[in-house]
Amino acid sequence: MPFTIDSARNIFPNTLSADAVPALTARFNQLSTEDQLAWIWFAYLEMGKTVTVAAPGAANMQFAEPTLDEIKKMNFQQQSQVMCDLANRADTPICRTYATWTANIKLGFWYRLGEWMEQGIVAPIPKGYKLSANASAVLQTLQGLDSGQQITVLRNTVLDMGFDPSKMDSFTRVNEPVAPPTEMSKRTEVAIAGVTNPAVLNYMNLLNANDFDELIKLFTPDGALQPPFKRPIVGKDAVLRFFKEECPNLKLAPERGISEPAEDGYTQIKVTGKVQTPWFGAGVGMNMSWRFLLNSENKIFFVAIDLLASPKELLNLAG
Ligand code: ECH
Ligand code: GLY
Ligand code: GLY
Ligand code: GLY
Repeated sequence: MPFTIDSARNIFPNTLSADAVPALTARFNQLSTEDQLAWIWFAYLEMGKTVTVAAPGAANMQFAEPTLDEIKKMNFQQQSQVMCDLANRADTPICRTYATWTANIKLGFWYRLGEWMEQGIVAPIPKGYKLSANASAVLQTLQGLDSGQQITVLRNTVLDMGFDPSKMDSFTRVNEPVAPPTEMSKRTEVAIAGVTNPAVLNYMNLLNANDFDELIKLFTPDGALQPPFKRPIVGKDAVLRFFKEECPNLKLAPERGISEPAEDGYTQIKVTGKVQTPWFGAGVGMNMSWRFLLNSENKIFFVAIDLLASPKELLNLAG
């Protein structure tokens, strides 16, 4: 039977992804709104002791600027209300605007609000705020995770906020200007122990060069990409949009892999290694795997990207 996206998702089933992330997110979602905001505040402060968050790029910020200006002019009570509305996914104009933003705009928006909270420009988490026993327990669990898992949880809390876009009938996505690809002379090339497949090597090199128009050519028209903890994104148009919106300036450092023949002339390849996000740079190395399924013409039909449960998983290449 030929592969489907659904069957492709099961290649290399022994891959152990970081289940602690969705488990923790589910517990976080049970907390009260006040506790959620204070929890993020404490988690963010705690993380700031060991890693540095990079300031958002100006390109990301321009879309958030009008909303930030609006919030700046409000009194503390109104500002607190806006933050609670976002956490509650309420139906308000600001929550609807937030829903149209890309992941990096949402993160940049909160980065700025965090600065303003520190400077007393935006309503702070009340001095001496005491987390509920539950919230404290969830925070303790977070602190036991590796830093790659911690920043993934934090990112997810931010992305889950705002009005639910699927409930909006007219929906204009923000079109971020796309960063130009790295010039040829400045590009780097990865080496992956055990893998020489040119599509896989090109995938890594083109993603590292922000060359998304060339990168997408490696895929079949109905090809799919499954980000960590997400459903697959299907079809070249949707995958290309995802690359342009969410993948600039990532740093992929694959280390090793294995290549095996699969049914119908397909090839399955698993690669493990590290990934850096521009938000944390070399400060946080995420342990990741890529599971590729390539057709007989060596086009990518499917690739799943997983955040691994532990560094030990970097050595697990068993099919
Ligand atoms: C304050 C209190 C009130 C509430 C809030 C606050 C602010 C919180 C802030 C949080 C900032 C968090 C940040 C997190 C960033 C995380 C980034 C991650 C990136 C992971 C990327 C990966 C990419 C993998 C991929 C690969 C591919 O091959 C294909 C594409 C792709 C404190 C005010 C809210 C400011 C900045 C985890 C893994 C490798 C799938 C993308
Ligand atoms: N500072 C990271 C970004 O804007 O993507
Ligand atoms: N955590 C990476 C993504 O979902 O895009
Ligand atoms: N800056 C890359 C990401 O957050 O997905």
